[in-house]
Amino acid sequence: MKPLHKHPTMAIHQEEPLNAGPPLDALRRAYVTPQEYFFVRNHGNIPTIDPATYCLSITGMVEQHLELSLAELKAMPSTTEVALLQCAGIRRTEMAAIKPIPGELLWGAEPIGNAQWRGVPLRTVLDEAGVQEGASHVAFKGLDEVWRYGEQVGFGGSIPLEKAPDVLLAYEMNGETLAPTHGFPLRVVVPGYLGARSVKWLSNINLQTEPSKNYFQAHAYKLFPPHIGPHNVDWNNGEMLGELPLNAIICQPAEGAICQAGHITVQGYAVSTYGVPIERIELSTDEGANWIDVTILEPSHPWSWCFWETTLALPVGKHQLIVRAWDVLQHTQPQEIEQVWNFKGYMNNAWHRIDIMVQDDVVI
Ligand SMILES: Nc1nc2c(c(=O)[nH]1)N[C@H]1C(S)=C(S)[C@@H](COP(=O)(O)O)O[C@H]1N2
Ligand SMILES: [Mo]
Repeated sequence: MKPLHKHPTMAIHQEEPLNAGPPLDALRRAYVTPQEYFFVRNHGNIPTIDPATYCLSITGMVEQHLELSLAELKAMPSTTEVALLQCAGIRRTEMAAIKPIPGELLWGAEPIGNAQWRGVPLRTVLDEAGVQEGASHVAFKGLDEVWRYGEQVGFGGSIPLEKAPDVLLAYEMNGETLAPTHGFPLRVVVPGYLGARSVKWLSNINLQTEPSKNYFQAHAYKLFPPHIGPHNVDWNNGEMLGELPLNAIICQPAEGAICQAGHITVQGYAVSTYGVPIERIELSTDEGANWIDVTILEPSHPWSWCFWETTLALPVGKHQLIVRAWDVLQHTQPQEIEQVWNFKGYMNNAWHRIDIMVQDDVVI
């Protein structure tokens, strides 16, 4: 499968199913990520769906089961929201460098993008169906085929009902019709949660008392402590992932870059947790002994990333740049990857470190 409408510089991590991500400098160029640079995370095929016959069903603990066509959904009042999507496997490569993480895609800091979504608030659809007393989880199911252990499990996941007011059923991305790769004709967007809950090619919404039993909720995307591995895992344990952790990333210069001595521009992004605003982002060039505040470029928005930058004057030689963010509740990030390592390689938010070389004779 060729990556449709994607920029040729996107790195293809896997062809089948298609998984691809942009270079970090391209990602850092635009606050709203163009579709051509938006990462792609698939577990199965990209289904071909006829918008004329497409139908979304709402089932389970509702007063009235609904079947909505795309035209009916588009006729409902719409809203627009800027929100980022981030894969839980972000920065797995750094984790795998400490201890192997077999069988998982080795993402850097690029499976993330910020987009403007337009669609129907989930609340509107739920109100129309009428949620019954006792329902506490909203489960989503996609139309793609995903096989695990010889079984067609499909892709699904759920959110607690309290999260529903933040959620959008999106049919537009950055003012364009949602591309097939990103879930045409309709996808869920759960702002502030790991990307896996933002189910693409949405076919069913089910109201229920328990979280989804789908493989990707009940089995994958669970967090285990560092001493648990494939040899001793009990899949009934582990924490189901939800909110994204506080994170800050250096996009520019790139890891291993050779920089011209003088003023070096350092740029990156940061992600907040629970929509709590980020208060400050700090950079260290001496293993965390001293920190300088970088400039945060835009006012805090609960569901988007923030861009930051600074300039450094560094002497010739090898340097390590380290970044970390603080939110207004004075939460910050763990120092070492060992503190967050888990055998599935999810949610790495340890201090981000970049090794660079500064020279005074760089030929550009
Ligand atoms: N139906 C379906 N929805 C899905 C997935 C999938 O494989 N199938 N992948 C999920 C994961 S893990 C992520 S991170 C996001 C990625 O969205 P994108 O490919 O539009 O960037 O979609 C989520 N929704
Ligand atoms: Mo993901």
